[in-house]
Amino acid sequence: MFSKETYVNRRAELKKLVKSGIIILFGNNESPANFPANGYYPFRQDSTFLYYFGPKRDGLVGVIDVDNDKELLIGNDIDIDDIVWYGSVDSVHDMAEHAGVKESAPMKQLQVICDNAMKEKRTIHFLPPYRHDTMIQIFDLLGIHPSKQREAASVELIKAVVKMRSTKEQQEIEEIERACAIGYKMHTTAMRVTKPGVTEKYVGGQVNGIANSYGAMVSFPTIFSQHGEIMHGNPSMAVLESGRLALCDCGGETMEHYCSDNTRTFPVNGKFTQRQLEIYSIVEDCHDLALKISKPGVKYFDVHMDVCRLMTDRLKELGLMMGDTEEAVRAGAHAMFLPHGLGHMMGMDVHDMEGLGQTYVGFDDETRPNLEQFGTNCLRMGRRLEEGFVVTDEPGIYFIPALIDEWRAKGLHKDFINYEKLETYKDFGGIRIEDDILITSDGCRFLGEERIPYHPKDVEDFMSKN
Ligand SMILES: [Mn+2]
Repeated sequence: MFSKETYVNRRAELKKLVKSGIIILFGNNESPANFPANGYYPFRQDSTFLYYFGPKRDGLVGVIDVDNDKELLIGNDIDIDDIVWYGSVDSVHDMAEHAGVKESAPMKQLQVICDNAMKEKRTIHFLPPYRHDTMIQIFDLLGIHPSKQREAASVELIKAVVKMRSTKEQQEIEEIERACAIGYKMHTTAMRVTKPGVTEKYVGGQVNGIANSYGAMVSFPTIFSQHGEIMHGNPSMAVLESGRLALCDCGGETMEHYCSDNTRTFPVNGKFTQRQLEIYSIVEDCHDLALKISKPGVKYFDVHMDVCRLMTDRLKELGLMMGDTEEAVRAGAHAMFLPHGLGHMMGMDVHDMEGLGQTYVGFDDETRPNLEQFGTNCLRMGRRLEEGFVVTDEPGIYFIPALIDEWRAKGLHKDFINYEKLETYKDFGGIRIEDDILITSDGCRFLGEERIPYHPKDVEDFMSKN
């Protein structure tokens, strides 16, 4: 946890932003994997609850009564049976004190608080729930059916939380740097153990072990696959083959639950082929372009579009695309190769605050998501960058056989895509390079002290020496 003042100040600011009513922030509950006592391990607390209250235990709820300037931490103390199996933990009263919260109460008190607030017709603010047990809790407390809870969630509260969590404090940036240090170890481990003959799962397992050894856990399920064209390709029992590329997208989470998220794509045998280098260098230049032009005031949507234009220009040089670049990008033809956005916010959630709704997190009144166009509809972040934002820079080029077949059969974008040539790339896979960047006062910088090798020469050097 950070200092008591951190949480006191954050809640004070939240009260100012929300102005009136009563705010209920649900911590997460234990979540069973295959029988009640076998939970998904390690337990993961809700990030917004962590942000305003701090405790990492399950079964807690934070209440902030804005009108009466009162705060409570609600939860039941564990009993002797639990102590026998799990050891002692702080009482709810002590946890409240660590967060500078004056009052604590057992869980049954929450119903009383909600009943009173409803009787007095006060606004009860809660965030959109994403776990079903929380939905049942809200149903019991407020009588709102789970199917109606997303729309009943408080827009004022969502906007206030997004406003606060988007700009990272110095101590949060330091935590993210720590997560990046774990991420560095994860990725260099992947490069070390990757060789022809081992399975994807073996490499994935080694990488996950690093995250568990140095921090809380992985920040999301590790992607490690020779099929880089599958966006979320989890490790399979497939054996790594010389001549192919392996894509590794993974990150660590610190004990304070701050994340890192990087992607590297490298040759299984340690040496790129000419054809791989041609595509790789485009992704590399797109990645570096984003780093060059991202700064406060610039829309991340525009950075994404600049990257798409550069990618299209370069794919034209290779004969994979053709026609006018501007028209091709406007039509969305580049999405054949890059069907996702350039990046997303990152913080305590690897896709920071995604559960609150992407429109609130990545967009604003000025920049609205384009839901019509394939590819562009996957943009997670489009709004203007501000100092203190942490975003990912993750361009990629993918050759997705099913997508090639589908577009070709429909005759889509045939003025911009050379399908004849594209056929010969169906066995290529995909390449993504991803880093986490902090928006500074006049530009941006990489997060993480050590750079995971990504220039082809550095990748080959590292792999030959390790
Ligand atoms: Mn990412």
